[in-house]
This record gives sequence, structure tokens and C-alpha cells, in this order.
Amino acid sequence: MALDKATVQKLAEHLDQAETQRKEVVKITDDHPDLDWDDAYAIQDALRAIKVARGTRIAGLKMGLTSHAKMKQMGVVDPVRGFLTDYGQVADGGECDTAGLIHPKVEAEIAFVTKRALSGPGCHIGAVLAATDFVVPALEVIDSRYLNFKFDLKSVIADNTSAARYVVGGNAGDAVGMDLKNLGVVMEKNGEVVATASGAAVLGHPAQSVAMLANMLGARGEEIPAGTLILTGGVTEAVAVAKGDVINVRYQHLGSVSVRFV
Ligand code: OOG
Ligand code: MG
Repeated sequence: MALDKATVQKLAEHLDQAETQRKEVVKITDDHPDLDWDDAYAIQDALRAIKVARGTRIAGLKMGLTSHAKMKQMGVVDPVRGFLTDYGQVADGGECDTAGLIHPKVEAEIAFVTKRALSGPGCHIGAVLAATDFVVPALEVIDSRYLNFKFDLKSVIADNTSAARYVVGGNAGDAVGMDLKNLGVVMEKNGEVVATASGAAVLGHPAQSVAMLANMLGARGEEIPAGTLILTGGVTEAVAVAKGDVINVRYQHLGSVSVRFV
């Protein structure tokens, strides 16, 4: 760790305020260039603790930057992990209020729900499939707290990987019987197709993203508990949205998920 505890806490409060007051801030590595990976996750942990102390419940976990489309779009090369909140949840077919967001973008994601705990190191696709209760279609609304959505990997980890809102569809599928690599995904914005992909876009197989999460947590002596919802990361580039836009994502075998921005 390059930062002391007080600085970690101060940066977490700074990012929490950027979110709650809906104001963009410069990426934190500008002022703290030697911030390391442990610092970045320590700030995310402190951010989580601030929210939990305020009454927020953690509703799941997420992986981000797991597809080449996303890595290329953001100019980074490694996946990252974050957490989902109760207040981030938007009902399928519901409205997402842009008044609470800075510059939202939407990602189509395949989500897993575990029925058994998963731990690493050594977690692999086989272990993930065996521990999965079901997969569900989802979409994530990301909203970086950083100016113009520009950041480096450490800054975005501290900012809880741009997590803001998410929608989970109710058409659950069996992870074992389904060809998740070839699962087609079509994203439509206001009725027009804006992005297409298949499940393999996420690390070759979306279950690999869950395995990577278990291994990342395992390195800290933590695990993915049973009953956890996990967003595995956008299969396509994120699409910018504004008030009035409607996003509908169609998933082969899993139905569709939609949201209207108001
Ligand atoms: C970071 C979060 C990426 C995903 O699904 O790839 C993410 C960002 O691009 O702002 O959630
Ligand atoms: Mg995402």
C-alpha cells in the first residue's frame, strides 16, 4: 500500500460524494500517481463501508472490462471487480431516472446466481457451472464519476468500476444445458440495433468471468457466497444514453430486458 488509512478514507468519501451529488471529478491518480492495486481496492472497500453504514445493502457482485470490446473502448487490459447496491436496482421494463446520474451508458450482460459458495485460487469454469443455480439476462447502467468517463484502471477500481444501476430479467436459464459461448445478444436503442455479440465475448465464456472473480477474492481469503448475483461484464461496447432513450436487449434463450431513461 502506498497510501495511508486516512487518505484511503478521504478518497472513498470524495468518490461517494461525487456519486451522491452527481458531480464529475478528476481521476484520483492525477493527485496520487503512486497509488497501487491494493490501495485501489482498499478505496473501493472503504466506499462500500461508507454506503453500508448509511443503510445500503450489497445486492451482488460485478466483473467489468471482461470483453475485448470494453477493454478497447476504455483503453485498459485487465478485468476488474466491484459490488452492486440495493438502490442500484431498476425493474425490468422500468424507468431509470437520469437525474441521479452523470453520463450513463448501458451494457448488455449475462448474470449468474450461485447456489453454492465459490472459492479460489484454482476456481475454473467447471466449478462455476457446478455451483450455479441459474443464469439470467441483465443490463448494467454504468456511470463513471470521472470527468468525461476518462480513467485508468486503478481510478476505476476505486470508483467501484463505474457501477450505478442494473436491471435483471426474470427469464432464468440452466447454465449447464445452455451453450453460453454461442448465446447471441442483440442490443437495441430506440428500436435500432446498436450492438451485437455472443457470450464468448466475455473471456471466451461468461463462466470464466465468475471463476476469475472467485480467484480474485480467493487471493484475499474471501469467497463468493451461495445465492450471489454476479454480473459478468458487458458483452459489447457500452452505449451512451440520455433522457427519453429506451434500451431493449434480446438474449437468445433468455428473453429480453428493457429499461426507459426518464
Ligand atoms: C468500467 C466498468 C466496466 C463492464 O461491464 O465492462 C463494466 C467502465 O467501463 O466504466 O462494468
Ligand atoms: Mg458492467
